[in-house]
Amino acid sequence: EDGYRLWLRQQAPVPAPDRIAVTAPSPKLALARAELARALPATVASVTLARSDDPRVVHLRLPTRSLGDEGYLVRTVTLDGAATILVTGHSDRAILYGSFALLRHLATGGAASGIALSSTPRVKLRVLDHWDNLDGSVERGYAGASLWDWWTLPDFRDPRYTDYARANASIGINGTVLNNVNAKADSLTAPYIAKAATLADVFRPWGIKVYLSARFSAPIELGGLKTADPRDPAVAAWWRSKADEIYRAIPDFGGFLVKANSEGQPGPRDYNATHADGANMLARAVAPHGGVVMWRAFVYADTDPEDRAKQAYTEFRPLDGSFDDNVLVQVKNGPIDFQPREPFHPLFGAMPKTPLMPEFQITREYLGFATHLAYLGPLFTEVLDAQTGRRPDQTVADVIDGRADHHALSGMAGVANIGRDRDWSGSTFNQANWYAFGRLAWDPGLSARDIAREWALQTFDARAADTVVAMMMPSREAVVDYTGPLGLAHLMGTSAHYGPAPWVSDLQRPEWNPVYYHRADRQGIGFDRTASGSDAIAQYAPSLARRYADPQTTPLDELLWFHHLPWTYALSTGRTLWDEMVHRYDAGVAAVAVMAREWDTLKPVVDAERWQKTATFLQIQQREAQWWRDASLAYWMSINGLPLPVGVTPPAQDLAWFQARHVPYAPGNPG
Ligand code: BDP
Repeated sequence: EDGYRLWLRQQAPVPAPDRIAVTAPSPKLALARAELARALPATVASVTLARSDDPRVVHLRLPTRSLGDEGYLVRTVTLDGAATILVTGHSDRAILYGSFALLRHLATGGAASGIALSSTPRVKLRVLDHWDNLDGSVERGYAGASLWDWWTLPDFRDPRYTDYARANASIGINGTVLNNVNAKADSLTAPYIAKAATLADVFRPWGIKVYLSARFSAPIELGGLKTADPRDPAVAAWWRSKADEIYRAIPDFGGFLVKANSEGQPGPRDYNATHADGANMLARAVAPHGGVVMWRAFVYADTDPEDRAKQAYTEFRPLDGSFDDNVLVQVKNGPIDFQPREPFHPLFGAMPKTPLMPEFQITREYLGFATHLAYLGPLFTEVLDAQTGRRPDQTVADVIDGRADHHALSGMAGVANIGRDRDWSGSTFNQANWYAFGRLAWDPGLSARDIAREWALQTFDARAADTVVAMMMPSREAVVDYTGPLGLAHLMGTSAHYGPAPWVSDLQRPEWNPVYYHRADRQGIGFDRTASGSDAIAQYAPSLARRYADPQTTPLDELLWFHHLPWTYALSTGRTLWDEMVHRYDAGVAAVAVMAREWDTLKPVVDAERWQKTATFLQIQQREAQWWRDASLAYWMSINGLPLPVGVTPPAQDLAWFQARHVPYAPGNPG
């Protein structure tokens, strides 16, 4: 029991394909049928898979009109005089999703009689971004090597490719970007297109499209052109013919993802063209084939050192309205970079003419890699549920589903946490983050707790579910507390992004240094983003900007993100800022101890292999939470000269000891 089966562990006592009727057979419905045969409990006597245009379904006059391409309806009905559970929708893909929904319903305690389920995805493109390199390594990947064995592709079809597609289909993911945003041009050469085409063939029956990250300078590197200027007709022609070539191999190719003019990547700014010029040029290459371009807004330039948090908005907001219809702008959930907590990105709600696709990081680059237990459901929903203040009651989820602005396109991206480890994600609990991303991409209005419960019931014995959910729900907050409470961010070890290093100040670019973010000195700590500082708050809607202008009305969890305050500043909790920080570091460490105790109680109901790995990982997390807490406190005290509150345990070592500690060879580091 090594976790390979993910949340798809249900097994029928006797597989019974004859209980499942398919009215008009097709490859996708064959998959749906096999899924049901494999997992349907004995309590279900009959299931019928039929398209909504099947005359017998039409006859039932079910509410199928608003299901769209992918929505499903699952109902107990009477067909030809007999009761059956009908799974229907306007496409075979919808029926596949409906079949998985039925199994989920049954596996999470739903009754087998009187079933009435219906759901239509709110977001069209539900995409995993793999930061997988052609050499088999994964940037920021903590679950082993890349799943894609580029070396043996296109000949060898590893059965895991199918299992991967199946797992994704079960939660509604319908797209995958195969290669790292820090892209090599080679991925666009004929041999690599053929390899991608094989993966596309494997994924297609599961409703999953393949996309590629495109290196903007490929026309120079592969095409021998002198420039990659998007306004140069020869450049545009090169991309058009490249797109034609890809579509000949992959007729349903999804399109390109582009990281441009960010962290050394080439882009249109190299030629004084705008991001819109670059995106539109590529968009026109794929448009004749129905493809899209997902253009990332993750940019920051060393030319604008004032506040990294402001740069994407400064660069992209003026471009609203200038992108072609098949461009989505992909915006990280927060304004900096996947920190354990960031306020939502101010672009959400501020570019109504452009489909904005949030980018979440499922792999936990800044939250303890795969080893620490941190359920990201609450991080995702905190952003999705945030009020933008741009329109009455508008949440980030409302922005991204695109309905209010009548966008034809909508999307959500998650940087995958998947590798070749047997358990796919490096730990059992990490599977929940993949699961939660998929479920929220389908419906960004779901609750993190409900998703946790669903996942727990499918992943473990039902007797474990309550405790598992109790462990998961506060787990991300624990990481926030022991790594950077009260809105602090970017305090981690540089390059590896592991462990504490708030003291680092000597890296080449100012915004690579933790001291740039916390700005601690003898008097106080925090980044002043109000009008007296960088004025980043002005990028939010006026109502929010007003709220963030005053530390009294700024949520405590975001306090030091927006304000530089005296260590002695009195908080609503009744503690000074310094005492509250210490309190939270301790709370984070204590929360890990609680999780470990809760996990201990599950030993009798969890299989030995999965139980032991998690137990060991919790020990690692305990040790490292303490490391974060001790190192951080030692450093803050060296700056503020303040004593610890009475009764608080001093750090186990002095600051120099922590500063001397290195983490060489951490996984996931870019080469
Ligand atoms: C940062 C990672 C870096 C990525 C970059 C990105 O440290 O490896 O390339 O984001 O999103 O979080 O492009």
